[in-house]
Amino acid sequence: MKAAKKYWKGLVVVVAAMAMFAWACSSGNGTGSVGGSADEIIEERGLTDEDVAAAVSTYTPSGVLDEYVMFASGGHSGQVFVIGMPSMRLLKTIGVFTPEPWQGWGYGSVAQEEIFASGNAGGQDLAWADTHHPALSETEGDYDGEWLFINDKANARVATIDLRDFETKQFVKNPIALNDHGGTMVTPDTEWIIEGGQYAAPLGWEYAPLESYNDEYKGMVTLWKFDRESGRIDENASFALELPPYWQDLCDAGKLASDGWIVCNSFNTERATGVDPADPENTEPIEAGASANENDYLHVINLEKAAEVAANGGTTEVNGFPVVPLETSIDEGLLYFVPEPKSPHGADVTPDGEYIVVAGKLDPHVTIYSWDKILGAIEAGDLETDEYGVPIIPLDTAKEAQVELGLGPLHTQFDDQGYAYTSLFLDSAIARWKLGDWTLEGSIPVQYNIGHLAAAEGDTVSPDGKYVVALNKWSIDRFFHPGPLYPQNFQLIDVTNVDPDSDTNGMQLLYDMPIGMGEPHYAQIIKADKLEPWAVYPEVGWDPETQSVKADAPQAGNEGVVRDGNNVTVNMTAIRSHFAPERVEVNQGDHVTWNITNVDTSEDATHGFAMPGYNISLSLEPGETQTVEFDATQSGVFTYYCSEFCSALHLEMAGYFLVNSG
Ligand code: RUQ
Ligand code: CUA
Repeated sequence: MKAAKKYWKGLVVVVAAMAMFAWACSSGNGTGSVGGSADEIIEERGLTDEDVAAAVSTYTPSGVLDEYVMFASGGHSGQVFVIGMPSMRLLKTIGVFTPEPWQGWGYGSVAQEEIFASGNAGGQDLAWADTHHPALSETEGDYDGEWLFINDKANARVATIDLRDFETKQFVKNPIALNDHGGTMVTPDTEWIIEGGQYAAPLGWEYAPLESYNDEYKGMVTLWKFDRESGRIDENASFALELPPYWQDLCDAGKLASDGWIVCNSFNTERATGVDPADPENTEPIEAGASANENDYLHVINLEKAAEVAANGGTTEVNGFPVVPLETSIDEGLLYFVPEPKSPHGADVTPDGEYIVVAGKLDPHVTIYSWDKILGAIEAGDLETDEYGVPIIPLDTAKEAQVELGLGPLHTQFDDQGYAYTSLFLDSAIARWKLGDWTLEGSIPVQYNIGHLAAAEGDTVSPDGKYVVALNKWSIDRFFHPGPLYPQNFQLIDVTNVDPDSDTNGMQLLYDMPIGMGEPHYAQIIKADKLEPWAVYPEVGWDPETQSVKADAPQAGNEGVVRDGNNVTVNMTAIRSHFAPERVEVNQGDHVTWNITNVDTSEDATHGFAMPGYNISLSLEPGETQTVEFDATQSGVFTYYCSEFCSALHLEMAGYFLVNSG
């Protein structure tokens, strides 16, 4: 890790120098009046030919729709960002693990409260998440535009989002682990959603002292079974594999040639656990301890066989969840290791499923493993094992090639011309290299310190090419900085052209998009015409939780208030521009069930329902019904109102909720 730190410091100096240079060059440009002919504007703003080409490549005239849609993790926001490409316009933030007031996500809806409750852990109401890897559902290895999954690294949760209404439908909390990382990735027909672990700990959140790390701490990978019919992860058909206490990292599902298998890279096979204050000899921080060895282990897992073993009872229970013990995995031939050089990151299966690309954060190469060779080695047997008894396939046996790309390689995606693209964190660049030839073709600088990259459908069996987005962690001199917390930077790159004579091999930077809402980790980019979201809900009284009409949803004509003892039920409709009823009176202490349907059926005619003092905010999209329940603990006069500017008389869309203290 020392080497990395040095580079890092050097980089900061270089970056600072570049910043000053950029500032000196750009002062005087980019301001002043514009207007007049295109030529005059170009002249006035001092734009180069490249600038102009970039501008016209992304400029999307009013009313023209984007060709691609990017789903980016929202990082700390716990949400998902939906971004149109190439315009890079933010279209929506999908409320996932964090309440989202505009969508009324988590502000009173009974159905949503149940979803939030299902994601709680340790007796805590979890109100944030660290979303990392969105995964679009696939059919035969290609995005089908139906579902989206995303993991919460902080709390080991996975969410299911329905792309008919772009709303979250489900959380599953991992019963055996508190945090995760290698999720979510889907198998080619979305039968399984992968959630790999990260920091080893005793399974089931038990206590064990760090002295017993080697025996009692475990790694894990969880396989969630997705049921397309119900649109939910079936927790009862899911299972996990116990793994050695190495820090499993990024996973990927095999496809075509490697269908039925999954791979996960790992680090800290050294099992460093940090500086021990009680032991003056142990002064090694985790970053150094975990980077000591030349190799860690790529985990190669026979998912098809593991699912059989789990289905046939080859599991033990941890916290009520079936886990295949490590010995079983070894006996049944479910798990193999292959060494991977120097603090690896990323494990990306090529579009044909023939190869696995693993980057070494502290190695300038990517290592390409041949699926054929791995299977051959498994077939041949006679393998040495690690200290837990897991068979190790020698690196040289499994290796197809290594390509030297630059410093700090992380993640790899693919295009339609046989190129692979790898992010280089320390070099702040994206390298383009040729599959099969295993040759570096060129690199394009990015600003700065890229983590993931996303290519259009770039992790499927048929990548589109055209665009790659760099998900940069640092933005230093790229934007006005709003205080010391800087935005992240998404950079859109055109990868259509191949030009060996150009500095960047023909790749061109088109656009910088600041993201000031969390650290997006990964994104997936789908052709927009594969998505078929509803414009309005199919019928009035639609319950987004069940995606069907709710039998007792209020409808025009049956509105009213019903009292049964201390229970008051309000049946309300919303239509431009009034609520019915407009007066509701209850007694302090009554339990109130408030059903409300937006009976408007025109596109975009959303009403909001805001109830001050009771923390209630709903978004009622055309046709939608919702139910809130609360105790009228606070007496007074509460004016509920519509919080979406829905018509000229939107301000008049209000009513009185009177809580009588008697
Ligand atoms: S990781 S920057 Cu959370 Cu996906 Cu590699
Ligand atoms: Cu409905 Cu404003």
